[in-house]
Amino acid sequence: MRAALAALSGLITGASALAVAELVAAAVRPEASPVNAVGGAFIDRTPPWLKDFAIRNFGTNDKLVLQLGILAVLAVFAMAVGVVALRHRPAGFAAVLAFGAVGAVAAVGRPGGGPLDALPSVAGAVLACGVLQLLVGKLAFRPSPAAEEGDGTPDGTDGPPDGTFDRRGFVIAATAAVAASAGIGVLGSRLNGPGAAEAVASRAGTVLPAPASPARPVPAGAELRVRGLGPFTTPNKDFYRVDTALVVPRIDADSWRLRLHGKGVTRPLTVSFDDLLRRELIERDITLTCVSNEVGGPYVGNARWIGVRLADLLREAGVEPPSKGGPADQLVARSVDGMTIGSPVETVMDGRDAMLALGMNGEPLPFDHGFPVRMVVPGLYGYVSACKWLQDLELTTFADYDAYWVKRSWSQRAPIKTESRIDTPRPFAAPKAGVVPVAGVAWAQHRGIARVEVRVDGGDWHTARLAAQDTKDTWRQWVWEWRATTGSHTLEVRATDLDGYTQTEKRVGTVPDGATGWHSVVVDVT
Ligand SMILES: Nc1nc2c(c(=O)[nH]1)N[C@H]1C(S)=C(S)[C@@H](COP(=O)(O)O)O[C@H]1N2
Ligand SMILES: [Mo]
Repeated sequence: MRAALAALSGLITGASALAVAELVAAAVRPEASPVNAVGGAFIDRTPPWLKDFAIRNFGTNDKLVLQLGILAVLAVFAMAVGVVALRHRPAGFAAVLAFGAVGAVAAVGRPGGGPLDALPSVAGAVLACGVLQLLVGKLAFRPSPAAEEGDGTPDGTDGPPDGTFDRRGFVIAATAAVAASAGIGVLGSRLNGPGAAEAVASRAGTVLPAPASPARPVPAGAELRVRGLGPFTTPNKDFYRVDTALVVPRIDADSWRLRLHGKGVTRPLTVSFDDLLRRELIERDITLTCVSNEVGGPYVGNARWIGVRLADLLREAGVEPPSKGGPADQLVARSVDGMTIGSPVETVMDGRDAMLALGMNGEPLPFDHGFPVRMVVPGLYGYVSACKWLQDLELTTFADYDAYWVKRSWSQRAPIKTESRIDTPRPFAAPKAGVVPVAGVAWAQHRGIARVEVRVDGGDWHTARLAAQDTKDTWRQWVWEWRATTGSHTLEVRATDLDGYTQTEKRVGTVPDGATGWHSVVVDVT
């Protein structure tokens, strides 16, 4: 009887650990939940024959079968822990913590994992120790009335038979623990989003086909090796993120659909993620910029995107640009989280590499950056082009519809402005007198950068050396060797694009269509 209740205590302990871990994972990231992490680690290490076997026998349910398998193993283990804890409490705690450690190590080792990913497993294990203590503690024998009278039976293992432990207390504690775990578990999976586990699994299972039209290799000279200057291609983990999502949408790509409809659409389309993967894919280097980027700010990044040409899809649906008589001048993209982003139809069909992106720097889009599908349009700020977690494309007019940010006083149309930024030296740096490389990036997407100039203390402009151009849709690094003399100096930069436009000195803020002005940095040469 006590052994059975101890096993039950173990089960409840395990469930409470998972519930807490799930809740903490909602705050960290779903991949960090122990079941997802252990499952992911398992998938990564599955030999091909087993993977084949699983896919053949379980099909798209193979991930579910794996998760159920992990839970079954956990359940057996948890019951054993309960029984062990009844005999020897510290051994029970040690087993719980060991299992937490397995989850933590698996989570930290996942792609993109960091130390924080250990948190769900650790929190779950620590709390589980408390629950175990509470429940198994109630199963300990109380001194029998006889014992109280002094027959000396020790409070513990070899006391009188069933019936003298705290039954009432056990039932109350167990019920409370089950209720609390259920509540926490439901809250955690709510926060993780419905179907978060499926979404994580569908992303992990996504294989990007080779693009029919690959990007040309980044020229060797596109990246200047100057200390303090970032890489030409921004790694996904460092890529800026700007959105309104409190909880990042986790979409199951297998059930995702995109609808294309509206004014001038003669053949409305609904496509699945697989449909898009099977189409002809293009791969391009494109630099994204946020309209909220202040002069000198960080909201700009360059990535290699893989996707479907948006214009092809629009043409298949019968859409014509306004210049060819089409009735719609605005393409409104809607995301699953209700964001609306409007782009000019003329622009996305003018031959530039506007795309429905499925991949970013060689992997499926990270959840933060729009998995499974987002828009990318070279030359337009993100808020008028780069809808993440896309689910609907509607052809309409600018006269008829204002998208999310336009309702909040931003412009309907916003091509990216020619800009430049000094990345090194940093503001208030104290370089030594002598040759100091001044370096940074400049961008004028879809026009290209022609020249970058630097001046010191309002003196003459000096032409910086430009890195090789990748494409006109990407930023360009630059460097100027400054013969620095001691004292405080102000460095300023300005770029000229291939249309011949030189950045204006006039400082304007980001609202309504992007900041202007020269980036300047004050340094103290010693
Ligand atoms: N669904 C959705 N998509 C969105 C946004 C958003 O808030 N929600 N923000 C946009 C803005 S303002 C920018 S600058 C880019 C940023 O993309 P990133 O976060 O991948 O860098 O996404 C755009 N797409
Ligand atoms: Mo933005």
